[in-house]
Amino acid sequence: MPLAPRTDFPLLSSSTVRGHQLAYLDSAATSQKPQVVLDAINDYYSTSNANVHRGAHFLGDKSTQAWHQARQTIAQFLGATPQELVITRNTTEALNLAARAVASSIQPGDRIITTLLEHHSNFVPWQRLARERQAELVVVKVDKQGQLDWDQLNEVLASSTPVRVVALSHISNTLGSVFPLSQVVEAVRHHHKNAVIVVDGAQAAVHMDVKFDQLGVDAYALSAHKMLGPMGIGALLVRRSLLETWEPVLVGGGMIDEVTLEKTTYATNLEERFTAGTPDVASLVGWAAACEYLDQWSWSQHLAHDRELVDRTLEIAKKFPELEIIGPTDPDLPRIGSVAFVHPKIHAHDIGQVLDSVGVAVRSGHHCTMPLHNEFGWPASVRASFQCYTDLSELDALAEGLRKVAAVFGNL
Ligand code: ALA
Repeated sequence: MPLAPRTDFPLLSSSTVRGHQLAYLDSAATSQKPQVVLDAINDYYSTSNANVHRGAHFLGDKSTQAWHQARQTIAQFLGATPQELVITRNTTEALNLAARAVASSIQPGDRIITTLLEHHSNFVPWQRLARERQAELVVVKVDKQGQLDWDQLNEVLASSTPVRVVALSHISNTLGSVFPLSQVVEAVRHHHKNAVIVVDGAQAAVHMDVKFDQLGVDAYALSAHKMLGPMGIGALLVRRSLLETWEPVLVGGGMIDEVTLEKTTYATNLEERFTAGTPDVASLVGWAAACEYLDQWSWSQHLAHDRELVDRTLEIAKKFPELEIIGPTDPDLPRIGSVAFVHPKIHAHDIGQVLDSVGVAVRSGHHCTMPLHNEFGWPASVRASFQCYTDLSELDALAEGLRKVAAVFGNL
């Protein structure tokens, strides 16, 4: 049984693919949307659409209220305050914003630490920043189960070279492994109290209880579309006392205090200061509806459902001896949201195509983690990923699809 009723999701309850019931196992790329989210967006445009903070009229007020209410709901869901919620288009933009915001604090020779398994969105901005500021980018290794090389990390942290940024994922989008954030925070703070710890939470925020105020990190990036909300909106949560020191990256309308021909002063209210231009109110309202929808179930229910899906998928994959499962297989190691595998002879795209022919949607490729794939010599991998609406019957379809791959290409 899925946790969330399939009938809440119009696309899932009605879709067939090439004559097969859709098995949607690509939720780590983007999640499907429940009707309540679609309704919230439609309702906003049907009843409340007007620009925010700009018109002294009824609809302007209504829209502004909807904006603030949605900010409140999302911030609360994530254990943050609305002042700490900087709205972006997605996780990538949020991480680019973080890199731009800390740029001026990086001196030549300083260190920026990241890890081998990062999504490109949490790697390329730091790589570019390191090059621009003549800083050193240190990439901490992980093993095939996605476990950090603590010897390397401790050695780098213990050196006297200043570490300005530590950027890492909460859950790996490729391996499904989970970094122990509290341990990392403790180790970093022990040696470099003022290092800015930035977390890519794109895969985590929908699967586990992310409470920003309890994580001890400085910034946390995420996207609405991975958590049943609309595409095109996301956020960077930033610890308030840090955000107060940041220069806005985007400047223009809506975020100023006063503009004269000579100079501009910015709004001191953080919610305004970091919202330049007309915001995407409808998407924010949709995202808030998604948070409320997810909140129907406890996080232990979300995690237990996910664990069942992960375990079943691991069982299925193990039946095909030539498939190499990547990411945690040790039952003591957490794995959340996905299972990925590679085959020594059959390309991931070929496997994906055969699965698609029977209605099974998975992601095949490098999943925007080329350094990780290169390190272990994986040309590409196949990833099945899950959500609260994923049903065990979709995993039966995956098993059936893999049998077809075996029949097409010879033994798997
Ligand atoms: N970051 C998304 C994924 O892992 C797109 O598929």
